[in-house]
Amino acid sequence: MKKGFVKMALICILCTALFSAAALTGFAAEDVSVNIASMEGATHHWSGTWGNNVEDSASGDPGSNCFNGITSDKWGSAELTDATPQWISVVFPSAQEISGFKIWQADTIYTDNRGFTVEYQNGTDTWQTALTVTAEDLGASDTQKWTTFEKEFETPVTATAFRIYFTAAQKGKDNVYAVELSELEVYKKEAARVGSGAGDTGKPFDKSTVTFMDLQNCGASASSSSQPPINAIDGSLDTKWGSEGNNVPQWFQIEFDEPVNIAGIRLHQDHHWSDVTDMTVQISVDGGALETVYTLTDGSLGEDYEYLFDTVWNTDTIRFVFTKAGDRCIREAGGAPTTSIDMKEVLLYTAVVDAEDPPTSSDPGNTDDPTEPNVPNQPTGDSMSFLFLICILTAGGSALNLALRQKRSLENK
Ligand SMILES: [Ca+2]
Ligand SMILES: [Ca+2]
Repeated sequence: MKKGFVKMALICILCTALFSAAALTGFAAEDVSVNIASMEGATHHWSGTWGNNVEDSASGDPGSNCFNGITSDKWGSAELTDATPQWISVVFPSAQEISGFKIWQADTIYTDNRGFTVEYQNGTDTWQTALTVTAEDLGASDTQKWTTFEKEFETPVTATAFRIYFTAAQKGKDNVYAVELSELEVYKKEAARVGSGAGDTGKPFDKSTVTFMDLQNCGASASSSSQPPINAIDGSLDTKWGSEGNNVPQWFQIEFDEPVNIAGIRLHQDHHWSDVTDMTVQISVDGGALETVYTLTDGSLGEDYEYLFDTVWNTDTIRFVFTKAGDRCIREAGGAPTTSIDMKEVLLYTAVVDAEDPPTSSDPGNTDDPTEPNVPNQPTGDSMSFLFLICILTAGGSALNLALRQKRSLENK
């Protein structure tokens, strides 16, 4: 009876230690914010454009410009009056758990917004208020215009539609009559997509989840430059990376701090001067050899070129090698032929991998492919916690042995 009690008590201590250590190892996956404003099946709507107070008007600067990953263009609303408040919305194909949003105000003299309401619908035509944003929240005043505003809701909002709503009272200075935005992103939390730098995951992705990647903190480099590489990832079509001279090959590269899942590419070439006909896209995993993931032969990048990979590539470096240029660029009559390789903007897509078991660890030594041997790991937070767990189990086991031995020797006396 007494022996059984000692055994049970020790088992309880061991179990407690086991659970605490499991918590320390952080088995739970970390969530990330994913922009779902352009998820498959989503539609975009807006109250009007300047001079056209007609819903979804394509004239002027349409609201669709708020969903293209470019911050140098804009939606320019119709005139803000008491009778004609202006708004921009996203309608989702099904109810979504919205965790937050981010908006960019256009850098023009036609907008000086001082607040707005964030509204949503959930299966009915009724708009409900999720948030009221004031001039103070935006840091907006007569001397300070806001450029971006990002908010994560305390509790996610379940919505079939989401909109930003502006009234005449929120238009700012007297000589401003409209509201102009350059981008709107709507976020949902999903399990972290960052894998382990495995290169080709071999896994297809959910096409409905394809979204632009945030390249704001990435590095950019190139084989040569008459205009800096960083210009090609600044979100503006007014700036570009340009190679020096018209010789090929030239390359342009984007580097991330940690591996990311890349599902596709989009290039905005400055087709006025540049006419790439042949290109390869290469991936380098953890500083290793470059591997070709896409080849364009005798094609044209035109002004806007998009390609989605078959499977997701998990890596920290992607390189575009421009191997041949043609002479079909749009230039003035009699102008010189292609003079350089020029990219106004290089965008990358990410997506949710189709996998039964999404990656739950960011351990850099793991590989997604079970046929590949794991690379030996440096101790990380996770593995140190695991060692701690082993120590506790060993110590607990010894204590159990000792207790039982003492009990036995007492019984033998
Ligand atoms: Ca835009
Ligand atoms: Ca640019």
